Amino acid sequence: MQHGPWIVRGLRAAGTTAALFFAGLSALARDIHPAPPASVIPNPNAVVPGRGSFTFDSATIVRIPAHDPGARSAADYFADLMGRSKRPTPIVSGGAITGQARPAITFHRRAGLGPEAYWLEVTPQGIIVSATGGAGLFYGAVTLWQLLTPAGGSVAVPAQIIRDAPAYPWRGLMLDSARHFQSAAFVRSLIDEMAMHKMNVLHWHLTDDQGWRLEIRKYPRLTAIGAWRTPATFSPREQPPADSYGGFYTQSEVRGIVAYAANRHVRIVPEIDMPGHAQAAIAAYPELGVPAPDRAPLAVSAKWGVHSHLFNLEPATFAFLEDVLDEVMELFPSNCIHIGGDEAVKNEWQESATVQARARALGIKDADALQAHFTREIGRYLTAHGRRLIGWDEILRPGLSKDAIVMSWHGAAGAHAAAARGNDTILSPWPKFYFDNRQSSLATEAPGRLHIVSLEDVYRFEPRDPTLDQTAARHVLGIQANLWTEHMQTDDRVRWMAWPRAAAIAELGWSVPARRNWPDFLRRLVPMLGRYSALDLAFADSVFAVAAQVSPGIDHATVTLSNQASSGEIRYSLDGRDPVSNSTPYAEPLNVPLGTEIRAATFVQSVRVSQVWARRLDDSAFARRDSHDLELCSNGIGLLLEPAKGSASRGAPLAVDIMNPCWIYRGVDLDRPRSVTAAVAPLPFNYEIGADAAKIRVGDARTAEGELEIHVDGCDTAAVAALPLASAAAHGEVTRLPPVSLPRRPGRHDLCVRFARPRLDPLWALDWLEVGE
Ligand code: TNX
Repeated sequence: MQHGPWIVRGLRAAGTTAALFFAGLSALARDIHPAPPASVIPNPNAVVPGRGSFTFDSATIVRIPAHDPGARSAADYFADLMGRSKRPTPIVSGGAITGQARPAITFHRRAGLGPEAYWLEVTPQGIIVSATGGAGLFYGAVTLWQLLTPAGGSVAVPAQIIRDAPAYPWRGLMLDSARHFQSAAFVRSLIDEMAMHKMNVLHWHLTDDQGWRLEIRKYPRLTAIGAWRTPATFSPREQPPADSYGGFYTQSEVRGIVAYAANRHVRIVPEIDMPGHAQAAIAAYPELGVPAPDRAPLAVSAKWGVHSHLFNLEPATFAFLEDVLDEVMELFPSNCIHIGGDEAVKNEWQESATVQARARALGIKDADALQAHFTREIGRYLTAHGRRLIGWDEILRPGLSKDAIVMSWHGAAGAHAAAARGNDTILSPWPKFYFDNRQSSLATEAPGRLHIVSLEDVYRFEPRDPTLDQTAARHVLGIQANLWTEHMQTDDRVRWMAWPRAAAIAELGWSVPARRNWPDFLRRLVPMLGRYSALDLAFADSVFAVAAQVSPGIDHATVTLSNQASSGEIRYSLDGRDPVSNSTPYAEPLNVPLGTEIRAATFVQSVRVSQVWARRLDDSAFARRDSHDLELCSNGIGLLLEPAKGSASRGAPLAVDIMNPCWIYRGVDLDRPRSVTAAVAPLPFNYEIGADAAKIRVGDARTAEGELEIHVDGCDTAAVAALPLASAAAHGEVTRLPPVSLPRRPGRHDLCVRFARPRLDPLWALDWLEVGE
């Protein structure tokens, strides 16, 4: 079993699965349930209301033309989705359509629509889904499923005509299966979830420094060696554990996944990253790397960050890459193949006599031009085999073939430059489309990067670039969000990071600007979350989750509640039970007697759309602040990291700047005697950050394992306390340090809490700090 993303804080496990939020839903509908105003995501591009409604119930059948496998597959998907959404599964019947009295949904072909376009007509007599292409019929089926869910019982769908087609042909998600490996079953489920949002490209990041995940028959060591590593959560200072971490997809699994995706009109674009992010391949076949006689042979990396090992430029290496691409092209019918190209730091190439000799022989002057040569060679091979090259925007160099597709991650600028130059391009800008960033500041978020990219941030991105002329604008194929998985160790955490943010991506890619509107998207999101729940899809509730600010008084505390979207109704209880749909609505800051346990959650109408937040208002709750409540001293590389659990652990990931593990606790009254208790955790320092490592302050420790230092009024003052870390280092998990008294001073002061350490590893993090009497 995977650990779910539901990191429950406070007193008790509140709603532990998403499904609980909507537990009351099916009971809501007794007889005929009027469908709410159209709540389809992505929003259809034209909807014309009609008169009356069509009632769908368990007697409704689905008719398809005989001998039309495309229509059969769309109708079957609709029926299957209905069943999985815990609704009646209609019977799909092919062939003659005459003389049937039962109310029906009909799928049929209609000439003249675009490849992904569909019409959906609802009249009191029935529903007709029509399209020219199989993809159109499929998307009609998806819209129909959304019109009929998540309500239970019979549903009256208002008469209407939907004429719909996507704004962009590329509506993508990238899954990084190299940093952490996901099961083939998970990959299928992600594809299925994409299809439910009319997303159509899975960019599959299959190779990187930390793992090679695709079986290649000709080079078995790529997976025998390259798919396995020391777990990256493991500290480099200790003996590696006996079990290595990893996995790979066999060719037969890949064929199954590709077919599964094709059935859902999702294309899989595989990525084989080169010339950088190549350490796993070089570990398997050292001759592919830049020769370095004095260096120990490379292992598959167990660190994150930008690594320095590149493929060399020998003919044998190109022959290897072409062999690999042969098998890749055999497995993946996609007309374009991704070759990465990102973050190839060139030091090795610059310093190697062999590489320099090759560069001279080729008449190439600088290292960037060498990468352009690399891209050109591989591009030529792909073109000769009828495929197009696609790469990250680092491939955008003079001489890049006009046929190559540029995936822009350096903001939107790379996409703009590519389109203006006549290359097709895809927008995938950091940070908004980087789903390794967390979604809110709440401690319920899953590990990842500390930068916040909320659902609204994603939704408000505008892919349309008004400064591009029409010809250039046509080169923008679409958009894509990326699930980089350094910090996503489990399938459910990948889902948490993906949904519902990817629903916003789906709408940006499908709906024209006039059909996009944030408050309306939020309204349509609520039934979408209901569908997720019915399907047992673990999504993030960050947009509706309750955030609380608690300020203590003499015998009362003031509690201010809010949620990120400022939407829905927050309801609370003070009797220790979970709030329900008729609990007291929160209107203004509450004055609550100390000792009370408060619980709150967001409701939209009668549906709970967040987890339950709970807190007992007592002295220790006020005195203790965790790494989320504290301020970080700096903003270098902020991460949310999971410690090895110890008895003092809150169970939530820790907020830390790995460039400077240091936190501020504001406003401590030092007039009174004060004692400070801290819970700390050693974390592996497993980051490749190149020259930046020299900027990290280490070597200032007084004892062998270092100390937790407490400073008053700024971090550069002399420490007022220094707590040795030896026992916590021996534990290796979250450990409570012995309390220490602070010297008295008049007035309120800020505490700066930082780690003095002898070396980079371990990186220390603060779980919580308590300032008591
Ligand atoms: C940059 S974006 C990368 C990835 C990392 C990611 C982490 C890009 C093409 N490369 O290798 O996983 O940042 O956010």
